[in-house]
Amino acid sequence: MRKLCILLGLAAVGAVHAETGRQAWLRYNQLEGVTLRHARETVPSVITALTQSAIIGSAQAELMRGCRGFIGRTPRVQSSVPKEDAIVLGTEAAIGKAFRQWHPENPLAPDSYVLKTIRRDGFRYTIVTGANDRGVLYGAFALLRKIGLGEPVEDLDERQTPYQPVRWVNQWDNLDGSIERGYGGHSIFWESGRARTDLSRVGEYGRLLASIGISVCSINNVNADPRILSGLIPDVARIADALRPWGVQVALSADFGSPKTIGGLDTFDPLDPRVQAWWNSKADELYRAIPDLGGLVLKADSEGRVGPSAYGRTHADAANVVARAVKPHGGLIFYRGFVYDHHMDWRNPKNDRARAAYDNFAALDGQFDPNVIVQIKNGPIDFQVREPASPLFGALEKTNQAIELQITQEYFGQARHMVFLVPMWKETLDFDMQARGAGTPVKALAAGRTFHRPAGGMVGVSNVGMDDSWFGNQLSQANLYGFGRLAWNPDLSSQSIAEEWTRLTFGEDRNLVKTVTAMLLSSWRTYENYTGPLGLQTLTDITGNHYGVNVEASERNGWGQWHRADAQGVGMDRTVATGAGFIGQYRPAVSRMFESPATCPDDLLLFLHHVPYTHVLHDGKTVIQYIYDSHYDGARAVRQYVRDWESLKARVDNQRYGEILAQLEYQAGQAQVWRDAVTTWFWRASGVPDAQNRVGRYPGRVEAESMQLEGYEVVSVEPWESASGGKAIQCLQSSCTAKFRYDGVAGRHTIRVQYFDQNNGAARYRLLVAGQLVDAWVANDHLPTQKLDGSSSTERTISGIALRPGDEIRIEGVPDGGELAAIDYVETEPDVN
Ligand code: GCW
Repeated sequence: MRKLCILLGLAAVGAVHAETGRQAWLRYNQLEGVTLRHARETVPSVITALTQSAIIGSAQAELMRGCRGFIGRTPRVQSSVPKEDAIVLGTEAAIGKAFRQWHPENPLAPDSYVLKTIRRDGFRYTIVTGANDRGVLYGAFALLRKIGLGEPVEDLDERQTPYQPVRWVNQWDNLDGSIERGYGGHSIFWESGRARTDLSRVGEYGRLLASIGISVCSINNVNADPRILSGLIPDVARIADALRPWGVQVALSADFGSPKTIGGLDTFDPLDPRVQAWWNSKADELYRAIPDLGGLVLKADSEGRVGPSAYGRTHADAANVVARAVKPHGGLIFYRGFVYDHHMDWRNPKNDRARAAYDNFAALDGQFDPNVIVQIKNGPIDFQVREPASPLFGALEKTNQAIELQITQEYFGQARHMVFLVPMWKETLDFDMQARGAGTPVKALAAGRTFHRPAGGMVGVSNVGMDDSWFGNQLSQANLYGFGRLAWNPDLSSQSIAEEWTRLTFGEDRNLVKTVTAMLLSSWRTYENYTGPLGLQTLTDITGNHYGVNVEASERNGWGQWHRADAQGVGMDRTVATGAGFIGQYRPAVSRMFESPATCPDDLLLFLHHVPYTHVLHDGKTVIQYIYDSHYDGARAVRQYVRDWESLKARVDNQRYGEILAQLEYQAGQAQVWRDAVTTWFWRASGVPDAQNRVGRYPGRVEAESMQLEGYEVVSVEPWESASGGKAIQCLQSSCTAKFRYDGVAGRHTIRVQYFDQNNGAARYRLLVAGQLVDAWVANDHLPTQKLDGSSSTERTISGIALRPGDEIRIEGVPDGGELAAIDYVETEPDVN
């Protein structure tokens, strides 16, 4: 009896664990109601694999797992086509042998799959086949997706070919186990300079990638440690073994200086025959250990990395020397187009970082070997909240290209903010570069369709980590999912991707699907609204952590992310007529549209033009009023997300419900910090007041510096706009107190305490109202700063507190380490009943 209880207890714990997010969209939770009944009737209970291989073995195991989960029935396995309904897996050749009625019209492209129902002798066979083993695996996942989404599976006739031939993810993992711009914990691949002993998460990642059609994963940072090509090849081989059953090949980032740093040569000049010989023998060694290595990624002459400029050589010389080495093995070289000068003179109005990719690569068109792909970031700067499509996409006709998208949310709130990136990606993918007249969208150029290139596609910087949520935010998984779905089929709508992901990730509840989908779909605009609208770029600390607000961090330095806001106006003049000329890098039809503010889309106005604050947008608003309004809209929208999510409490498992609620509540506080910072900054710069009188007036807010302080002292915050009134209070003693008398109306209120949570201590706070303790908390979040600034500014919300005029509101702070229990302000807001 006791044993049974323990077992039941474990089962319960297991059930809770199942909702950590680790299974992502592959949870396979039992279907319900009619959908379950229908699936039980139509999904065969036998699986036959006609081809034996590790990958097809994964397909079979996955189908078993999925059927067990979705319909609570484990299929039987048969080695030949049985005399009963069955799911039959195999390559096309094997299916053709077993079914004489199999007549494929055209040969299948690599990785394509077919799902087809064949009826024979009164039995129904659900055929899952592909051109290669990987295609069969993709077909199995597609079948499971259909079952999970409750789509009919008894009459299938579907043939699916990936739109993008190349579908890669890059991980920026360092060998010590950290991840550059990773927010989901430590590397799943690396630990203390070696591959992890336990690579089980790598296999799980391979499964996620396979389910969305990703076929190659590069496993180390593009800021590559040269040691990856020396002692670590056996480690790479182990990682490749863990991914291979999922049809995912490994690729590596290489340091272009390797022939010198680890190869013992005195040069890495790409035109030196000794350097070519070194890369050749290195490639031979790599492919001996990992015969299916996808290829190498190169970041050269960029952000301090060495490159061909050291010898006066071109990027084509650099790419080709490595490409020739991997060519005999069928390998690809991804050469990153992210090359720019970060020491530019900001005083020169003709200087412009946005020009860099085109200026560096367009003239080299035609000089790259056929197994080189130039990997181009979606926008000309660097994954900002809104950028036009890079003009380089339209300039390369005789060079393979891939579009690089960032799945990890570096400039998008670093997994602390919900931002669903699919609508943004689609905007770029669908943008017509007019490269051969109209009808040449970026997706077609990247895929190599426009100029009939042999290779090309999409690369996503994914950066998953060891956290159960993979990203540090459950909702960020939707971006990886969406990336894969778009690489497979860029014509899927954002709506359908969001809905599909939500249903697979959280279940079928109608309200839930509607609410979460709406939140996802509006989230990019919302984030843009409170961080940097109209093409201002993300107004963050661009020389620091890329996270909190810092409006001037972009200015007066060599990094070239200037918005050039001053007393008269704002925006970067990139016109041909008077500016840096960037707009001239586009084909004439596009460049004409961007050149005139009258035809330039408002969303990109300040990216492309410098205009006075009073410039009137297409919707009739002035630029300055739009900046004010969008920030208030954005911050309000996040508060609404919190309420929307709260309405789903009963419909989501506790763990994910709680995690997402905490994330959204935090985001709501941060959005307000952004709102106040950007609006007051622009108010001060422009001198134009907010027509709606909100900026600079905060009803119910009491600045900490104006409270009665015991022990606390007033401190100026840098940058000034990141704290209300530019000031905060901090405690240099063992404990301090700040208090004031409430003078508003009587009734229930929400109290918001805006405090600072740095990552160099765990200060403690207590909030007392009229002598009663109403809340206590520890500031122990791990935000990316040690300073008092917009990144550490954090909101604590306490609702339902009865307040009467004259009540004392008092905060006690106890510092810890470098964290001085700092406070910005307290706000009281009447609760709505
Ligand atoms: O956006 C910048 C990031 C760097 C990154 C670089 C790149 C890997 O801040 O962390 O380096 O882009 O894409 O190479």
